[in-house]
Amino acid sequence: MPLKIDTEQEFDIEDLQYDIDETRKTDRWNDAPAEVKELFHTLEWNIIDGEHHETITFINGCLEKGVSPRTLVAGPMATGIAEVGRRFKMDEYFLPEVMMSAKCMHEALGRLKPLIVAEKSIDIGTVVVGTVQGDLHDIGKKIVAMMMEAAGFTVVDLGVSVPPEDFIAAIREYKPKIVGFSALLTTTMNMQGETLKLIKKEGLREQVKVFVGGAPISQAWADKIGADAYGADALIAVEKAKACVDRLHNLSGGDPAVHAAMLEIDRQREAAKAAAG
Ligand code: B12
Repeated sequence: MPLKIDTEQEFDIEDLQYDIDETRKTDRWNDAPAEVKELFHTLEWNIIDGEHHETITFINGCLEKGVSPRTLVAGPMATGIAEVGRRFKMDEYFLPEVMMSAKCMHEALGRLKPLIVAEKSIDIGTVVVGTVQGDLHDIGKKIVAMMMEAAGFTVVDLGVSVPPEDFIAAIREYKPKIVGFSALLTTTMNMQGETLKLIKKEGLREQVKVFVGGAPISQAWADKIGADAYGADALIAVEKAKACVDRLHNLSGGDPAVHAAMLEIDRQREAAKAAAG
């Protein structure tokens, strides 16, 4: 006897719409002022959905309401792309979706960059940044570069998949105080170590303080390869970079005292967070 399969199940379209809207709700922005709450929510979902043609409209909407570019980068843009990463990991999203979301991030960063960089008033030194060889991720590195620029650094961004030799050439040409390696893949993080080895071999280690960052990077990894600083995010990276050119400027790259000072910044930050509850 054939199985009876009900293929004619009826949905009430309004109920279905309601369910979809409910699943899209987040209460992340409950603390935000009422006039921007909805905009943050929309921008976050714009990135998750990869609707890049509309990103600038939502960014402009937030700017018109007086939201600072930094708040947008650290707020709805960060949570949007983080959700994309979660979906990718859970096989809910595949590369095409991630690429569309990345496009939203690039559109948004392109609009915000001049506003953030305009905050720069003084020049406090040069920073060379790049994503290591074999790695094409650059959203986080661009944010770090932008925030460094706003803090007063002149940033030379070498782009993505940068071979160690190109970092060496850039150190010789631009004489930066800091060089930063970004890596987002467990398969490319080792290139941070390889690049650092070449810097040592070329006799340049003392000239630069070496910063590392990216999703799989940790303080333990930075310690293992002998980097001076690990930047979990752009704000921490800027705080540490400023300390390097300010009170630690007389110390050479690779000096254990620089490393200890960087850890102290993290310790103080954690203590302040704990005190704030
Ligand atoms: C967007 C994205 C892409 C985009 C990148 C577009 C672009 N132009 O950047 C595209 C679609 C191209 C892509 C491709 C791939 N991706 Co991808 N991608 C992502 C995703 C979803 C988001 C990354 C991102 O932009 N995050 C937002 C930014 C703001 O965060 P961030 O990069 O961490 O940066 C912050 C900090 O880390 C720090 N920081 C970053 N760099 C630096 C540098 C310095 C010096 C300092 C101090 C600090 C610092 O500050 C930043 C700002 O606060 C991540 C998921 C994730 N959880 O990271 C996967 C992810 C990184 N990708 C992954 C994979 C597997 C791939 C592919 C191999 C997929 C494939 N099968 O082809 C390819 C690799 C291509 C290559 N050769 O590089 C995996 C990596 C897994 C692993 N363990 O290695 C992840 C983790 C997704 C996952 N969960 O599986 N990807």
